[in-house]
Amino acid sequence: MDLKVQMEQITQERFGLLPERCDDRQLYEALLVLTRRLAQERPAPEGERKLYYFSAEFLVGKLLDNNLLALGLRDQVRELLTSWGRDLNAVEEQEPEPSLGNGGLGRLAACFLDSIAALGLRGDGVGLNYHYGLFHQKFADNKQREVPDPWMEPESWLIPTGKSYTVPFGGFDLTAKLWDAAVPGAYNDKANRLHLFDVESPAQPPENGIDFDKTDIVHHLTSFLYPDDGDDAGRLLRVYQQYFMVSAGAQLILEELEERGYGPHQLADHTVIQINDTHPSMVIPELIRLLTAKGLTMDEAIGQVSRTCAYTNHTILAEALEKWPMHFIERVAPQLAPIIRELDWRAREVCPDPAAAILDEHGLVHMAHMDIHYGYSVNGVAALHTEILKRVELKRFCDLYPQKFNNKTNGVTLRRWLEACNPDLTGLIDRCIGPDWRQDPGRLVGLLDFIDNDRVLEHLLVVKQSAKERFCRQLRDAQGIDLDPNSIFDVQIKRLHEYKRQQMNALYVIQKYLEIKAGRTPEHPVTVIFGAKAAPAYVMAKHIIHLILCLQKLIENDPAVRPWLRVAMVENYNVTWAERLIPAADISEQISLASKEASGTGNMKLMANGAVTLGTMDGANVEIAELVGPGNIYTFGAHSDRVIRLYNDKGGQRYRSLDYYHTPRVERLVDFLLSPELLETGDAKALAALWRDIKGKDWFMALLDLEEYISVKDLAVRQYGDRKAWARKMLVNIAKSGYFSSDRTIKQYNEDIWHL
Ligand code: 26V
Repeated sequence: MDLKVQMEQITQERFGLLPERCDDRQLYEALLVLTRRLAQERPAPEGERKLYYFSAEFLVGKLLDNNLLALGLRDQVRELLTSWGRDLNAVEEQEPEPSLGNGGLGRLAACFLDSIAALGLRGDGVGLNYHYGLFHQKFADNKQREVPDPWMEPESWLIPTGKSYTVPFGGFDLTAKLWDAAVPGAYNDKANRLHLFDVESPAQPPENGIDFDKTDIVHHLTSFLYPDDGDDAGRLLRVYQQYFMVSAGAQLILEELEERGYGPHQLADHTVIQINDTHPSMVIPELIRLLTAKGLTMDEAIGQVSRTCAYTNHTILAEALEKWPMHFIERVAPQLAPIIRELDWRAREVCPDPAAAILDEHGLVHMAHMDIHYGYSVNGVAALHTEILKRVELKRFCDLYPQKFNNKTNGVTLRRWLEACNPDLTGLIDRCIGPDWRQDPGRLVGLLDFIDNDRVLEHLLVVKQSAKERFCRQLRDAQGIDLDPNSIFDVQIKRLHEYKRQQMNALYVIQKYLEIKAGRTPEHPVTVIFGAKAAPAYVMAKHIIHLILCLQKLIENDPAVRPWLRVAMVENYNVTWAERLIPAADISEQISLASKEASGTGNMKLMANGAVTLGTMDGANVEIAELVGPGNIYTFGAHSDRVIRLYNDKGGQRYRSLDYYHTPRVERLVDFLLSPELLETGDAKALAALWRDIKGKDWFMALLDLEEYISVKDLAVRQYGDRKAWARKMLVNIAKSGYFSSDRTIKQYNEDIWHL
């Protein structure tokens, strides 16, 4: 049926109005209903094997635009709305952003679902439906405050399936209700599913911030993603969440296996489970439990599961590698405890090294060790990351199972991160090389033919300028901050973590501030833009946000500095803000301490939108540098091998921040944290704690790379002035970004791991 007629039917039925008389809210709801129906009607891709991508997070972002694109209806709908005198962008503003993820890991899962569907592969996501999300970030008194993010509305992308599963917790059962969202594939007429489990009677949002009764599992299990794990109740709640997700997910898998006409002995032939980090790792013992209940012997069950599960590691940070006390598991899911003990005994037979054990001498269950022993594939997410896993962090496992280890460099869906978020740039690319790069992103290299084409280079600058102006309007509307679109937009957007070194960027701001106060202005005005949420219990990260907001305020109030240097921190940075900001970025800050950022994916999105990377040789930055060549990226900082040595005590080489603090320039910058100017708006205790930490500890070595960072960033600011040379760098970055399409990544997962 004609799109127009369908829209008229929906708006008449729901609101008793014709579309042209509806407000944006009503039009949004009508489009949601229509798009949801069209996506839902699509059949699943065919295939003898089916993938289940298990993840605690799916940071999908708003879905209307994306789904219209995948359904091939975007242009038609836009025209239809125009014929009614309406604007699709304004309608899309009405959509709330699902708050189902935290950062890179969750956004990667969303990009992967998009690519799996676009490639016509049969694969569903499995996760949880968090009612109040991570949290909504507010700024008050130059500090982060967390409030619930109740993003769900009566009409949403989620459809009740009517299916539910009983999850047997120690002492009580809980029903897991299944909600589905369709994931339509671009370039085909199929759709996969995102399966999200939920409790039957979710709690109301807490009234004061994000504090709630963490022992009320029955009502609060799906309230928040990553509830504060500062106490045992919080840690236990996370284990409850994880078991809820994997037990219901495993039951769904076995039910579908039977529906597809296969028996439990055939699980591994027809099923792949990708375990996204260790949050879903309990799926291994849970599936073993369910298979033995269906009559398989322990040997058979372990054999099936070990040929079904594959594990992706996303971090080498020790504090993020999950280890749960066995007594937690005994309380949450006592039926898993004997299975995990059995898995531990068997693993010790293969490898007696206690450092490779699943259950250690302190009674902790090492989730990653279980994945590696009982999964058939272990992958890192960028070439350097996988090398570090193989040579250092997981060396003993790699010696044991060399054939399991493989690399899958991350990617991002260019449908969302170029086509949808940057139509002007997409139009320019299409005019240069035609539309075929969409299905074969490697073809973006064709843009290199235009490297000496002045009209294309000029157009590229115009597109960037208009994206900057658009972002300025959006930020003014949201936060009342008025930025200068003619300044350099220097952008650092990612979770707040000390290893990502937002504090080093703040020290650069201090350096510039002091220079400008001393009468030395930069060659070009610079606006340093941050977007970041800090984990609610991560004190140092919150201090860093406080420092950034104080610097923002200090400079706002200083008419001598303002024309040359600005700081802006975006409140509640999320996917929607990323889509606004990434097209507007000139410089992409990727300045983690080498070896610590597994991959990064913002680096790829920014590159594809013509930002030039300023980064360390860490994560996927290494691959970006190789692709674009030294003239098109600014790199600096200690090599990962050196950093790894600095963490070891061998030969007295251990990093000592004081050695770097006691140099004339660095000391002045760090001590500025205690300056009267900053204390005017700042919290003396917080700033002093941050000062003490950087000076005396600096665990992620910001001071090690600071001087080189400042001089390389100054070089970038100088070279920005040569507009044509800069436009060439932009063009090379866009042209080489095709490698970082998640379509490429997913093809590699399928060829090497999934075999769908
Ligand atoms: C760790 C923690 C620690 C305590 C607070 C809550 C929390 C939540 C998640 C995690 C796991 C962190 C793993 C992670 O997000 N890794 C990121 O994965 C991206 C996709 O592969 C990658 O691009 C980033 O470099 C990597 O940091």
